[in-house]
Amino acid sequence: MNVDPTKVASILQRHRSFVLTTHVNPDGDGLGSEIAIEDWLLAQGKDVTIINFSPTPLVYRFLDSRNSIQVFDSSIHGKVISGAEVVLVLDTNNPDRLRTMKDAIMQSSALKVCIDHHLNPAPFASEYLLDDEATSTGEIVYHLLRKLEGEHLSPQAAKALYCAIMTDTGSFRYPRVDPETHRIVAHLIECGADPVAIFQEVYERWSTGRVQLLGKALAGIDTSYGGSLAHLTITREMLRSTGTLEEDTDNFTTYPMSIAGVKAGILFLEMENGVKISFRSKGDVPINMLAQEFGGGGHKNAAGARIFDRNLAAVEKDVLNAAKKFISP
Ligand SMILES: [Mn+2]
Repeated sequence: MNVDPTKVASILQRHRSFVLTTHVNPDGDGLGSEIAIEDWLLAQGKDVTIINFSPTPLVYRFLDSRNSIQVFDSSIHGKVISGAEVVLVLDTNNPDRLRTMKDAIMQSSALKVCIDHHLNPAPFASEYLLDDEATSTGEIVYHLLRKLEGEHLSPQAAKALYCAIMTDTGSFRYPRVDPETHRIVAHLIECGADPVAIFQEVYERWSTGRVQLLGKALAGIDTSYGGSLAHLTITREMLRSTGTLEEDTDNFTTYPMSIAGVKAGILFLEMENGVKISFRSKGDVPINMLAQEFGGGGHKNAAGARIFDRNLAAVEKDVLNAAKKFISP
C-alpha cells in the first residue's frame, strides 16, 4: 500500500499530457476526483482529456462546469489514449471496471497511475497511490493536491472533492469518517466548497419517477433470518413504469439498513442481461465476502457484484441462501 503522494505528485508535475478515467457507472467520488485533478493540471497549462466508459449521471453534471468529460468512443479516443504520456485511473483498481476502455489503456505506452481506496488492487498500473483506509478517492486526491498546491485549493477543486467525500461517506456517516475527514471537508469549505449547494445538487434533484420507483421498491422490502437481513428488488418493469434508469437506484441500499435489527442489506437490480447486486452491512459482517462468492467485491461494509445471463429469481434465491452464514454465525 502506497499512501505517500510524493511520487504521483512528481509524475503530474513532470509530464505534459494526461488522460483521466474512472469506473463504469461513475459516482460522485470518481467524477469529483477527475474534476479536481483536471482543474490542477489545466491551471499548469497541461493537456487533459477526461474519458469515461459511461455518461455522467445527471446529478453530477454540475461538477463538470467546463463540460470536458467525454464518453468513450474507440474510433475517437483510441489515438488520444495511445498518445497520452500518463493515464490516471481513479476510484477503481481493476481495469475490468473500465469495460471496453481497458484494452485501449492497457495497449497504450502511457504511464498508468492508479489512485484508489478499494481492497485487492489488480497488477495493471505502473504507479499506485492507494489507501484502503481512506473514506474516498477524493480524500487521497485531496492529499495529493495539498502536496502540489499547499494551502490554497481552487474553488472548483474544493467543490469536486467535497462532493467526492460527501457521496462516498453517505454524507459523513459511514464508519471510516473520523476527525480527519471533518478537518478535510472544513478546509474544502474554506477553499470555496458550498455544502448546501452541493447537497442540493446531488440529493434534492430527484425526478418524480425516481421517488415513485423508491416507493415501489420499498413496498416490496422483505426481511429474513429473524430480521437481520433485508432486501429490495427492482425489476425492469418497475424502471419502465416509472420512466427511470438504473442510475436512479443509487443509494437505495440506505433504506434496508434503516430497519432496526438489520445487519445487512441487499439491493437486487434486474439489468437487461443479468442482475446487479449491491451489498451493505454493519459492524463485523464482512459483506464483501458474500459479494466475492458471486464474482464481485468491495469493502467489508459495502460491496457489489454483477451476474450475467441468469434470471432475477434464481440469483435472489442463491444470494439470500449464501448470506445466511455471514448473518447468523
Ligand atoms: Mn470511491
